[in-house]
Amino acid sequence: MAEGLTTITSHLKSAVSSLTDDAKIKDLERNIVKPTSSSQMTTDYGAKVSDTDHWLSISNGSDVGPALLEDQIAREKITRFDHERIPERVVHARGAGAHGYFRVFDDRASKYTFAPVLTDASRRTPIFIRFSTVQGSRGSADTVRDVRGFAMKMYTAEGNWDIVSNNIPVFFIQDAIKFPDFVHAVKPEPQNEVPQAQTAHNNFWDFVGLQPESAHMVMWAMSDRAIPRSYRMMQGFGVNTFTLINAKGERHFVKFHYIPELGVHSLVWDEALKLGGQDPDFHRKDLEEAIKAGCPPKWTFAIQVIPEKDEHNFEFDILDATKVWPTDLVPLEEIGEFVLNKTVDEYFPETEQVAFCTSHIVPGIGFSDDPLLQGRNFSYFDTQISRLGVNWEQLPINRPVCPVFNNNRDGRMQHRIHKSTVNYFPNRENEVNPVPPAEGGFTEYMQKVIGLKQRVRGAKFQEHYNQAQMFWNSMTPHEKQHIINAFAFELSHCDDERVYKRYTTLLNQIDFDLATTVARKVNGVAPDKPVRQNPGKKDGYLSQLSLAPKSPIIATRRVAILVADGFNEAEVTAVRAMFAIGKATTWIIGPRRSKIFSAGQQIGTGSGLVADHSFEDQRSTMFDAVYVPSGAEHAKTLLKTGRAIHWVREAFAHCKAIGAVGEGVHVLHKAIDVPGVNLFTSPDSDNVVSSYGVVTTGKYDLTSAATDVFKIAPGP
Ligand code: HDE
Repeated sequence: MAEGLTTITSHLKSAVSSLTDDAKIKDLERNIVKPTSSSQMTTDYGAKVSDTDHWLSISNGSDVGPALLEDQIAREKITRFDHERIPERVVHARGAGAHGYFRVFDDRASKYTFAPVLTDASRRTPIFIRFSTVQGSRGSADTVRDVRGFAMKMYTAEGNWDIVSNNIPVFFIQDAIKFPDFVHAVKPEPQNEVPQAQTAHNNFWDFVGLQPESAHMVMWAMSDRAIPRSYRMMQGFGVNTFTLINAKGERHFVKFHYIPELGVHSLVWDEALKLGGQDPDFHRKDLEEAIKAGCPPKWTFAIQVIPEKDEHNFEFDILDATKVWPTDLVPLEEIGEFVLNKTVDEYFPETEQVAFCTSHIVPGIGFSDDPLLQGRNFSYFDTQISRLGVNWEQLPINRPVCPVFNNNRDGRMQHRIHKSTVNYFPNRENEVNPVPPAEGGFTEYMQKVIGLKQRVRGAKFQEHYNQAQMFWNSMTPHEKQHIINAFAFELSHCDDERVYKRYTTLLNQIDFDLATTVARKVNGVAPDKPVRQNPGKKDGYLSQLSLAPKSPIIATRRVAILVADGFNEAEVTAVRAMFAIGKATTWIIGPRRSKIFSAGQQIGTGSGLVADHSFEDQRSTMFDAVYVPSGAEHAKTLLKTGRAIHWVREAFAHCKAIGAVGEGVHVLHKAIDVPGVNLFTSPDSDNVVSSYGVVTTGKYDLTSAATDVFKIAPGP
């Protein structure tokens, strides 16, 4: 085998010379329809139409008479409308997608794999990524507490490679056969279809309480990872264990990781709840806004690799998807990066019709015996058939950018017209021949397997709490507090005491303090002593704070500038310019969405700025930072405006960065009153940066502004 494989790399490299990072965008252009003002309206079959507003009917001109079924134009319009919906995804129904490219830094991964996509630094492979929530239906809110999908399709020159990933590195179950049970339990309850997109209900906590293999994943789901600030600020994980095969025919086990350039950031729970109503499309809009503003999100692509011979050298089973590979045992190797730089042109044909399959791998990459992965490899292809039909891989967004030839034929919605007299192999024309492995044909790794056919799980799959505990130990105090609060919120929504009592009992397997605190909050079972030791094992990589960028980045952060008539316009202009340097966006928020007049101008005629939004139509939840400029009259008005005061107070409660200058500082004083804490000094003092993320200054000073802007960069 090894001998054959050594020649593959050169074959594969020569196959790719024409593939560019925009190859998929160019491929999609074949299907793009761009109407103009001279486009004429037709039926679907191309006949021009003169009226699509009146159903053909019998009428004497003044009275309405019977409508005629013979109206083929009306019938076509209505029939097409009647069939616009397709089944939504059984999970991950709500999502948002974008195009981009992937590249590796060099060929350092060639010691593990011969796959050119992971080793050839001269390539830029086009990609499409769809982010999603798991539980909610297609119209549900973005900011719910949930795992996020992070599904990536790489259109490689050797075929599509789909890594169907999540933003959490482990999963709720170990064996795919449990997936229908798990999904039934997490989705709305069967009797009344309540609640939507929430785990806060009896059935979810009932299931995970009886299924202790979920314990580790539940800890992650109760952490801040489950309420991301943005899809752009999430880490991604392939979760399952895959394999890499190198040119010598050696196999390594691998896990995939994606680390966002912007760091990992989350909402606070109160903010997430409010955004669910105030802006249910918050994440979808955020992705689009950043890409359109020229700030393409970027991730480092890293791998963790274990040589085949070391498979059994760990206290956990490396094929168990409820376990991470601690980074002190298996370090991360950064090998590449990917960027999302183009939004979709139309949601349905791209984001809705895109279809991922874990079984789509390319030569040089393989599966493992991970029982979750094996089941997934069956499920994804199957589900696309009910959602999109058997020819789903021919849909524009799904079709590969490399040639596709085989003898699969027909089926509903066949788009390809095969010009040939033979559709089988072997054939007299010698058409469409299998490719030997040495020339790039996929070949399975020769794995020796001996065993008895039986329904069991491996011995190491029986341990469920060590890593849940390691995750808990690795959290900072505020992350721990958020986890406690999340458990309390969720379990308080369960009204069956068997459910919340059992779960609080289970928590004692993870940590005594966690169990006691949560039990007290929800009337659960508070343990009197720990049932297991907690030796304090940690992995620093698990806290999202460990992923903060080396220096603060404010790019794409949304800064609200609160103004009323009489604000200091020169100062606002200068501050906006400073934020623009850091690529943050600024938004003027005033008492009305029309011109707000600046200090020294006559109200109604002077200069000023047209507010982007009013205090009522957008809320502080939609912004990362709030700034109140100077201006005596403007400050007086804001002080009297309850909604403006609420804006600042709420932003402070959500740990946002807040700044004020001169008279603007009075507004902060009124809005934020934490007894015993000196947040900032008087309005005419020098620059003050408090540890609470509040910056105030008596007088705006352009030279120090740039520094301050970065000092108030929102924290994780
Ligand atoms: Fe999925 N999953 N899943 N899943 N999954 C689907 O496929 C399934 C699992 C993930 O944006 C479905 O096309 C089984 C783990 C994402 O289109 C379905 C098991 C991970 C997406 C399916 C799992 C994921 C899906 C539904 C074994 C993280 C959205 C629609 C327990 C690595 C993809 C579809 C998109 C979607 C099955 C577990 C991630 C039914 C059987 C683990 C990101 O096929």
